[in-house]
Amino acid sequence: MQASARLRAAGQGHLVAALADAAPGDAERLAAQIAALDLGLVARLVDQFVHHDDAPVLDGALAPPDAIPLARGPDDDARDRAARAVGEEALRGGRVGLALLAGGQGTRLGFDGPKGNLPFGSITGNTLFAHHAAKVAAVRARYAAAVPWCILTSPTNDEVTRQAFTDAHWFDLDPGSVEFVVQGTLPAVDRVTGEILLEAPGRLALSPDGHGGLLLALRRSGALDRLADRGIQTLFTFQVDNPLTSIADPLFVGHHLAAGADMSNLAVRKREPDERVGVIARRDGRTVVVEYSDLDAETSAARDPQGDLILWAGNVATHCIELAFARTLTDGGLQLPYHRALKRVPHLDSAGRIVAPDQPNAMKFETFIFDALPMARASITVEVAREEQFSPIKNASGADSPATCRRDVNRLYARWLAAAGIAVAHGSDGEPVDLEIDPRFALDGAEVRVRLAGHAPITAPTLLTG
Ligand code: UD2
Repeated sequence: MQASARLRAAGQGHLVAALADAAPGDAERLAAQIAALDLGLVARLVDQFVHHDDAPVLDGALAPPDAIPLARGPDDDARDRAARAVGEEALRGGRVGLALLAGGQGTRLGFDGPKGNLPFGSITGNTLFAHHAAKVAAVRARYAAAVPWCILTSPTNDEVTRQAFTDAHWFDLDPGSVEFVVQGTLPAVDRVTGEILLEAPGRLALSPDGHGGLLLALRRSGALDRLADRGIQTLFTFQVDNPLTSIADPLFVGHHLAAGADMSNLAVRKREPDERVGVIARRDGRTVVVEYSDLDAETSAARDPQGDLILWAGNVATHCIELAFARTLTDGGLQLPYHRALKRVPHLDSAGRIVAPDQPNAMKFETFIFDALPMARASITVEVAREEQFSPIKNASGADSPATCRRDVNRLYARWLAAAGIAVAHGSDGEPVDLEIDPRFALDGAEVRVRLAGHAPITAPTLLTG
């Protein structure tokens, strides 16, 4: 079927005229963008969300997840020692790989470029990418394993992300040990007509298709096969915006493997009912994550007789996923449900002028990796201490900002040093002096105790690196 006939059949006949009217320089790019569209998927999404607006009904009561709580005594310590041993053996055995979710647009942060390029180190100014890369190097050295690292980008930030790694000489990692996978995109459509919007003459309004796109990107790029060929069985996935991530944490990996899980999650106790994190819960016997925007206030705020939040498990968005499970999720295309978001999308109007709407005029579509959980034969949620592993950078200021994250990392380092018997001076604000510990020098508190035994008290901003 000709392109114009396919477009009309999919309710996108207006693009035929757009193509005909495109200037010579634009026509080729627009034609390529149109050819890359999955018009059948777009038609299904428009039918589901524009013409019928039947977003998945989140029915069924939500209960707390099957979770392994923080250790609170010797029995728990024994439990965790056993799990950590399982995780360490998998790491040493070369069966664990990494996937960093870095394809998002980070619009709330207002930072120009990939969020991973955000300067983060309080003394070095190292970026988030540099910080994560140093941890990856430390994990590889600790377990003497390749621990391959996949990085999910999107077409809008792929080139700049690759350039950041090239410019930094791959942060001293072997370039062959890092693979970029580019996620797909989906067009924004008019929320009334369902017509695909053009963001400029000859250019469709395209957005990343959500971090669920990691799975399809791994499959379609062949990265999933290459990981399997290298003996990888478990993928540890984490977000670029959380530098407190304990990358490939053997305790988490171990609990995941010991539970025989297809996919597992890390959770922190929510600070307050309306914290902007998804909640990990059980519904109809399955593990689910319900995004904060899909939870009504009453459900979020419900408390048990002890006064604790029933839905206490905040989604840290760190997962272990079995590669075999990732493969089943991508057989014949991505087996995840789509979510729609109403957004203000600047676009060309019928007169060819760019309109910047002041109200949401469009629908964007994406998939979420955590929607794979209900399809997992088994899943486990492991509670971690927020102050140890979770302080995301979401906003330019206020909560979950670069300032709060640097503060939390600084406090963590100060606790590690205090536990090693090293006093750290505090400023008039009551916060420790600025500290930075290169993960390749010491990856955690235990290693600080070994590396810095007998170190003099720290009275000024200090970078600790080998
Ligand atoms: C996410 C979770 C939220 C909570 C929070 C913890 C979702 C929808 N919500 O909120 O429940 O766990 O994180 O910090 O996940 N990304 C891509 N490609 C995309 C979209 C996002 O790689 O197409 C990456 C992005 O670079 C980031 C992560 O996914 O690393 C989450 O980004 P987000 O903005 O979609 O989700 P957020 O931060 O609102």
